[in-house]
Amino acid sequence: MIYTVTLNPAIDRIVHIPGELTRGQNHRSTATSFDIGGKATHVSVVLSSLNIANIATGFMGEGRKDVLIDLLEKKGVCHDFLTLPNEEVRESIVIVDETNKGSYMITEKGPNVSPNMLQQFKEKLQTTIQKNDIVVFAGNPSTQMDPKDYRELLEMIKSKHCRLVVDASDRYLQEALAVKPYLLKPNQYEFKELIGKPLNTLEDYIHAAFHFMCDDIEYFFISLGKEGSLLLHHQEIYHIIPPTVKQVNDTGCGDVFIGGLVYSIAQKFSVEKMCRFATAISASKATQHSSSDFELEQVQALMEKVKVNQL
Ligand code: TA6
Repeated sequence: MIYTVTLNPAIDRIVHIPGELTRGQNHRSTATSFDIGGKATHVSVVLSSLNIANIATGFMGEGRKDVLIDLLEKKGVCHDFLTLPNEEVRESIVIVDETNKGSYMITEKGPNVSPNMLQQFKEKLQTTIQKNDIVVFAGNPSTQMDPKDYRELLEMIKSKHCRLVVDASDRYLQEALAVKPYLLKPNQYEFKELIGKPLNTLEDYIHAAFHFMCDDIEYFFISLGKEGSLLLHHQEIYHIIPPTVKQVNDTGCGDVFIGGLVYSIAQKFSVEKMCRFATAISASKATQHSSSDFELEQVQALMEKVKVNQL
């Protein structure tokens, strides 16, 4: 079974405005829509859309949980979240203007998770997860969670001989790295922070990536936005270049990329096909107004246009 763990899910409020976002200007929105947010939930959307059994879990505030559950169920996602009493599901505001240069995102902090609720969740995972399951932790917990508690969750999953996939940032990325998950995917900013020094060119990223070449992490991806991504796998390094698409909303592309990787693992794709599929589905997401949609026919067509270069 595949489990996706979103410790701090969100409701994305996607606001489209005419022209370009400008300080001091009153932008009269042309359309507002809502979608799922919080990262690992996107992975469940991808897997459910492709008929791969999975369960979305994590924490969900009591307040507005019906809105988030409605969004999940509309996308065919099976869910089993722990409800946090007297807390509310947070909102992420995504502003999309007409420049096609990328979205603006403002995210709320999210609920407080008490030690008792955290222990309940840990026990829930402990009793549910079996050997060889794939468990995806994507998105940071709300800032009140101690990184050591986060690491304990990851270590417990790994101790059950599961394939642990992690997409995290800040202190949580550092804890995840120490656990050595099956797959890890920092983006360019998160990787730069991990390295602790400026990385300006693709060559800088490639050179820095070599320091992370280790057999303990089966797949170490570094997503680089329009520059594509780097993959470290079995002492090899690959540069994956995405096809050019008309960008509408780049929100969620990284999360759908993880969804494509997890699907590829479940389907036992070759490394090359895995890179092509995940990159193509992420590119397709960029052409959509929402945070988590993609078009499967477009994905198939885009796969051939992805370049996978072994360096
Ligand atoms: O990556 C996209 C996204 O999950 C959005 O859907 C939005 O909810 C935001 O990121 C949440 O980011 P955060 O890091 O706060 O979990």
